[in-house]
Amino acid sequence: MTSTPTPADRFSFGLWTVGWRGADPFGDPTREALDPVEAVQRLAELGAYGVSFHDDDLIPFGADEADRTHRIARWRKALDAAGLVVPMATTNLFSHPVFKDGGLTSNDRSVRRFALRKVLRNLDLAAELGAATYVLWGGREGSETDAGKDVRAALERYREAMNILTQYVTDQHYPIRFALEPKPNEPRGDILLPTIGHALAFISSLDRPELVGVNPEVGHEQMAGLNVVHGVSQALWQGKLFHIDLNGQRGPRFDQDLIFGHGDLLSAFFLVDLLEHGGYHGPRHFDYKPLRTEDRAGVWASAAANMRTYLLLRERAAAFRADPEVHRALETSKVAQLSIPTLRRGETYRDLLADNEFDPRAAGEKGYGFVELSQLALEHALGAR
Ligand code: DIG
Ligand code: MN
Ligand code: MN
Repeated sequence: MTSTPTPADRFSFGLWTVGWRGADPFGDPTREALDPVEAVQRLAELGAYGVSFHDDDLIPFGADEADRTHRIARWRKALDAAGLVVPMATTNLFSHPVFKDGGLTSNDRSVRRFALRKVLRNLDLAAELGAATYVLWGGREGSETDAGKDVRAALERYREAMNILTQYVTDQHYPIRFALEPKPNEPRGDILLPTIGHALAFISSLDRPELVGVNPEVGHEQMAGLNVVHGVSQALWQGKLFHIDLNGQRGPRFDQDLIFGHGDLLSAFFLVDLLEHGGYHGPRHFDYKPLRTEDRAGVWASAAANMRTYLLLRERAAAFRADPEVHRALETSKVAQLSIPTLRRGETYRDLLADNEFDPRAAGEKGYGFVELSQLALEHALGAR
């Protein structure tokens, strides 16, 4: 029987997910606005452990100080009453028209300065609420025409902004790390830092790279036609998986933000296997959209579906790893051998060059048995074993 979610599972949701009203480029909202207090109460009832937010999800853009203070106090009270934490915060640098050419990399310097102030201000709130991770998704950082954006200059401004932000949290002694969230396109024609690889390379250019990692979103890598398990594996290998956005996507098309597992289910199975055994201890954060077709009951069903799917896949990944037949198939496929250094301890490339025992024809004739191993994984993912 699949366990029901509890805070120990560390499931968290963005306020903007269950709060999505269903507006899309071709249709009006289908749902009323959701009170952030109700979101906290309902998500806690469903077994979530945390909630994340953009500044504007909680405090309407341009709200005065009194309104801001009231809304924050009211939400904090609800969080405390529900026993939910705030593992992550982020800034909305994409909705207001002022950001139509981006925030941190807008061609307009005054907009860049405004965007930085907006992030700095929300960092104070993030620290106040105990968030350990601050995400930057550069949804508007990009272009529709290569004539309109000097990407080298844009990356220089991105670097300048990140260096200021990491300086700020250091000076303020905030225990906050930053996580860049890649996405290849939408809403901009092309977005800067489009994949995990681009983000990892960019991070290496920063003054304080140790304070900056990535927040991969499943569907964003898949929009680029990439294998998200490979990308997350590299982020883990480089010690840069600071957070993760779980959802579903059905291949390279518009950003579907489906419920986790409702896109490429087999990839979701392997991703859960990696997260559960690969040394990631952060929140299992869902960044998805409840289908526009749903009413409020459907929204809560979608939130529960994310967590239930993750738990089902976690159980099946554990069964896969415990199956003796899988052990034998992994042995045949030499998967564990990849963790053995290619040269023996103390062996030099000269020793290597002197080694001529290898028979390429014989090696080329041997099968790796990946078919059997892959079928075993599929059967475990389907709960058929
Ligand atoms: C969308 O994938 C983005 C924004 O919702 C948010 O800034 C970020 C945080 O997870 N994901
Ligand atoms: Mn998305
Ligand atoms: Mn996201």
